[in-house]
Amino acid sequence: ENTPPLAVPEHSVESFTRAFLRELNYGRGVDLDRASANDKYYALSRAVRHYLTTRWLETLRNQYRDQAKTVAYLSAEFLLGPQLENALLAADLEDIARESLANLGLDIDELQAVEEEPGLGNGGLGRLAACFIDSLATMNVPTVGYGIRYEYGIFKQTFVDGKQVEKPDHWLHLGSPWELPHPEYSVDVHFGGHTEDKPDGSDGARTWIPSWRVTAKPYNYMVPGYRNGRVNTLRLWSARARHDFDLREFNAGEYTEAVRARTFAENISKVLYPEDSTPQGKELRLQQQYFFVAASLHDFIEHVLPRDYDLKNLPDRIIWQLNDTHPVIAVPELMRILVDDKGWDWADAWAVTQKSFAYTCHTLLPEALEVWPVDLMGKLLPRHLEIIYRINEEFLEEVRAAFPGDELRVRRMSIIAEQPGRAVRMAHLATVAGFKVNGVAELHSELLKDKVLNDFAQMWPEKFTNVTNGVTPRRFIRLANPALSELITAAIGDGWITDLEQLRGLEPLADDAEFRHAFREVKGANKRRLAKVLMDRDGIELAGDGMVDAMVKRLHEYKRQSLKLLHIVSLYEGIKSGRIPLESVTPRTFVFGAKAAPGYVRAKETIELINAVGRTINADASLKGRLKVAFPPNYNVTLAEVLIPAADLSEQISLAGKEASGTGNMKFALNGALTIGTDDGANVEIRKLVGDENFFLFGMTEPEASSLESRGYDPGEYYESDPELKAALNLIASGHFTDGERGGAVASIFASLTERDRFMALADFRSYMDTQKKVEAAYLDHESWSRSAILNVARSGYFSSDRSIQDYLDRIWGAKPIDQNA
Ligand code: 26M
Repeated sequence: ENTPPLAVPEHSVESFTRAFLRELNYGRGVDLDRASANDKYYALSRAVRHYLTTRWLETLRNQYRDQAKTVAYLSAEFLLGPQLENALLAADLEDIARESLANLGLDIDELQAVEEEPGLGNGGLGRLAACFIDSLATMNVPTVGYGIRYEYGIFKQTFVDGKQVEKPDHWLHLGSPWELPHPEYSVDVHFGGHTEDKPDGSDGARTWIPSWRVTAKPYNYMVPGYRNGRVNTLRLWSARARHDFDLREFNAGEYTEAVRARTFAENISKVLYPEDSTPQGKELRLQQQYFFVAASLHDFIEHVLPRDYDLKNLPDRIIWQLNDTHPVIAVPELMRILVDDKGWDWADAWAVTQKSFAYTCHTLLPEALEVWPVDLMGKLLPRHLEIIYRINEEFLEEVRAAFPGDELRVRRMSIIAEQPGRAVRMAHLATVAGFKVNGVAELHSELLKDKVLNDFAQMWPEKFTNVTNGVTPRRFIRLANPALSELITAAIGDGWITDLEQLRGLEPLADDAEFRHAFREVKGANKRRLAKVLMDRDGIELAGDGMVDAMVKRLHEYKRQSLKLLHIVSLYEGIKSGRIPLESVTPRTFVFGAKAAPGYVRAKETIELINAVGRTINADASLKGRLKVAFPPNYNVTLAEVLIPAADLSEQISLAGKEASGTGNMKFALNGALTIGTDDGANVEIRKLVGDENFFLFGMTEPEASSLESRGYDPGEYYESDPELKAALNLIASGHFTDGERGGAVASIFASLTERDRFMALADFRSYMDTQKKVEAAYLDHESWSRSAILNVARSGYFSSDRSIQDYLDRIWGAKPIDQNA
């Protein structure tokens, strides 16, 4: 209370240089002359951190003093991306740091390149969490993000003979200047064992006698708001063997065994699971989930709340937002704390629990819904399984009361699945316990109510709501696209950075020839920047200054990278067969970025085929300057920030009804790419906002796709009746792109498309091709294309994650931004 606030260091080149040299000398113990690149990167980061630390301490102090309602964002993934650039921006130090380093003969860009981005997420869901904590800080909402400090993030993708080979991502190998360990706030997390009666306990109480435990050690990360004086906290947990690990449990001769056993505990936070659509039901994954959730609940209750806090008021003080089902084990954990540890009656505990959690669903694919075999959960978390059973019993009584005699419905809704084996359905648990359930785009939220969670929506219609995803304009416009940012700011001022609807002010400039010219210059400069990065990074060449056509996202059948491939092969086949005159082909580079889950065979085969087709096309001298296929390996946040600003065309071609939202689609539109896309996810909202004439729509609608599916879809009919489609598929099957090889990936992808084609790529092929022709024609008219591109930017302000967060505040959290200066 009485500590005087530390002064923020002065915003000047001299001050910054002093901070930098001090960190170099005292923090790293080296002279400037002898410092390694990592030393300099480290000292630079630490110097920047000084400027935010005072704000951080202040934020924490105010948080404790005000006890304001706090958002706790529980997420197994935070795909943060590079930290240094964001900290420089938030602290308004970009120019000062650049100048300071230049005075010392150092290039700040070179030092920034030393940073290994924390890839603590798979894709959309993890990146969304990172955008959300940025917006929460910028909007002054008291927030703590809770997650896992994986020692290895998402694997590094390499290609060997065009095939994906995964390499471990040891992002911490040189240390990270951005984290602060707080071992004194470590939390023990228990596992296994059995439960016993608790004769003197409250209603529902039992005693859990666990059989092993690990320590969760927190690492704090700063989450700075954009120049607003708030710095929130992201707390990531690392698993450690207990420090007082008892060697007496072992015979003297087993000392090394005993020490070795520590690694068992420390495995829990070792590696991020790289599946993002088909959970494998692995025990270690459930350990990870309970590990970070138990540590987080304990941390908030025991360390953040004042000691005498009356937990009856918990729902006024905190909202636990569940980022998908991964943290849902928090529900029985809170019940266990209240009933077993605090001695509450079951009903009182359930009343508080039901007001504390809200659940965001990120999928529509049935195979992506997490389910835990009862045996596994009973072995690892016996007490939690009992609690889930009781929650389910009472819930099913409610169902029976609301729908008497409808036992089929009861079975469908049960938290426990009976088939194929007994298992806990985590999405049902989340929906029963959460006071709100939201989808991530309008269409997705409607389909959740009408299909995936229809029974629940019938029972509790008011529980269901939508919050359309968004992306942070700080990282994905201001940092990624400085040239466009300057152009926008020169036109309408810089208010758009925190109020993205202001981009509307650009609309009239779409009709201004001079502005369009300037806009094209920006795009051109961004393409040259991309060309340089791809050349330096991978030796990849672009097709002159032609169209940049980008499809970047995880590799999954429902996203239909194979449909994109069919377009490319069909173009190539058309040129080679003379059907398409070469001169008529718009120069373009097809850029792919996509990681496949290591066990997802068909996704890996698709990568192999894309690389094979790319190799053939890129080696064909007659196509030089016309067509290129660029598939840089290891697409990540760092690459996204270079690629997205350079794109002309954004490919969002999932089968309608399968992509929950998409967020890459938003990033592209905001950076002035036009979308070719299906009526799916947030594409629907993008098209509505930017206007039909500025969006290339194709393919079946969701109802059309569903109806085709139920009528019985036969891809063979499309193959037989469309000669261009047939020619493209046959060319692949002939081994033309694979040195004559017709087996392996070729045969497998050919068969999967022509025999089953689960995501109906062939049904949408014709419409996709025809729409691509319209794209080519439109691109030839530079002026009208630029006009559309500018209108995409001007009308996409809605897709700021600041707007998403405002919707969460209004519709779900009921938390309010804090006025820092009040
Ligand atoms: C689950 C269990 C075990 C291992 C991994 C997982 C898992 C991890 C990530 C499952 C799904 C994961 O991510 C799914 C995802 O990224 N969904 C995407 O979420 C975005 C943000 O809402 C949406 O924009 C995308 O449409 C949606 O596909």
